[in-house]
Amino acid sequence: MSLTIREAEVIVTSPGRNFVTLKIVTEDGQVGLGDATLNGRELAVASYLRDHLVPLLIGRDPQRIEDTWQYLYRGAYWRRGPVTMAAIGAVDMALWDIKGKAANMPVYQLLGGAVRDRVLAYTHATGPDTPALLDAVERRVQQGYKAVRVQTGVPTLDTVYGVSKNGTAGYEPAERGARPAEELWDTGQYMRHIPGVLAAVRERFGADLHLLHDVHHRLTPTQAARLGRSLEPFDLFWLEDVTPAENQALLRQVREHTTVPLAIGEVFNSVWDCQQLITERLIDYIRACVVHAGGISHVRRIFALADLYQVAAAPHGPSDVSPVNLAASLHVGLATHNFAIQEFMGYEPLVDEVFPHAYRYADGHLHPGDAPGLGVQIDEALAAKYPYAPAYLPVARLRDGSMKDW
Ligand code: GCO
Ligand code: MG
Repeated sequence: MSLTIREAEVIVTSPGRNFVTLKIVTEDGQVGLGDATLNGRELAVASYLRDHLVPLLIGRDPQRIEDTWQYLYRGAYWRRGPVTMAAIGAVDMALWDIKGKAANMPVYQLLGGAVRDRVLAYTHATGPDTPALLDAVERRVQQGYKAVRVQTGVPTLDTVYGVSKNGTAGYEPAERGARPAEELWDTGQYMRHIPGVLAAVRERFGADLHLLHDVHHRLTPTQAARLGRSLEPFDLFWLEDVTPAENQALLRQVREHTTVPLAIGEVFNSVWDCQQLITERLIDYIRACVVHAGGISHVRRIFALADLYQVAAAPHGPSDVSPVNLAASLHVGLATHNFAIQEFMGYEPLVDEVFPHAYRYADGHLHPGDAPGLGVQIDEALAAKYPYAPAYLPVARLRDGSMKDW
């Protein structure tokens, strides 16, 4: 392999939703791809890469993944944060992709080889009301899923984040437009409604189906403790993001009052965001996302710390990060002992066309495939047909008009 990076390019494309991809090319023409997508703040990461990191990469040795990571992280003065860490994450992923291609091995082999045959996946089912949700779960079960995240509408609220408006399995899309849509949120209504919904799902599908539920950071620790306790009879696989978790110590209160398994961390960017959650075992699953937490090199550190405390890895993998990120997550998953489950929503067919990939789904599980590197390409001609379009997740307000946490 040539010992220098010849060029690096940032590709922004919007085949239905925005994706930012870093493409690194070596002197001998080896190509590596990294996902750099940060939903709703895509262009900030594109600029960070184009304006600040790409000039530093030209001429560097692509084999020195760890040194490049340390150079970009320690050398920046301004550390952490989603924009910085997504940009570093994209570089890291692309360099692992190149290393795999140069070695003619899938990345999971470079990480120590497979510790499992396939990676358990969970998918999403949503419905505006309980009957529609039960139908949506049924469709997912028919597709072979063993684990399903269930989200539903709440009485008196017109829309609820995470619930598709038309009742299909579709994702909670960021809406195109210059400003986010606004929704109403009512914690009391939600907390009174959701136990009955989970009871109905459990009753209909029996004990074996893994059920997950995402609270999207909307509760106080006291509310979270109460909700967790009220959901205990339904044997959840996990309850996700009960509080904003910026104050990690507050999770102690939740833990003292409920044994519902807790998953947190999709918005975290580094091991420092979850150090206390892990070392005090205030969570059961760490959700750090490969791209947003500094790439393969850094999530491996987070997951290794988690392993010491019997906290399992369960990375974020929504359809608003690209198939390049999903592939990276699956390589880590196949090679990491304390990896429990991978979120997998699937992509619209057009996204799969823009990013042809070697990973595959079968019978509720995923496998990264055996193509060298990460096993994902980008069809640049097709990508160029779909230019960036501003799109934002909705924001929520309470009945008095004040903003509600994401
Ligand atoms: C999940 C997440 C997503 C995020 C989204 C933000 O668990 O999949 O909560 O739905 O909200 O990825 O961009
Ligand atoms: Mg989530």
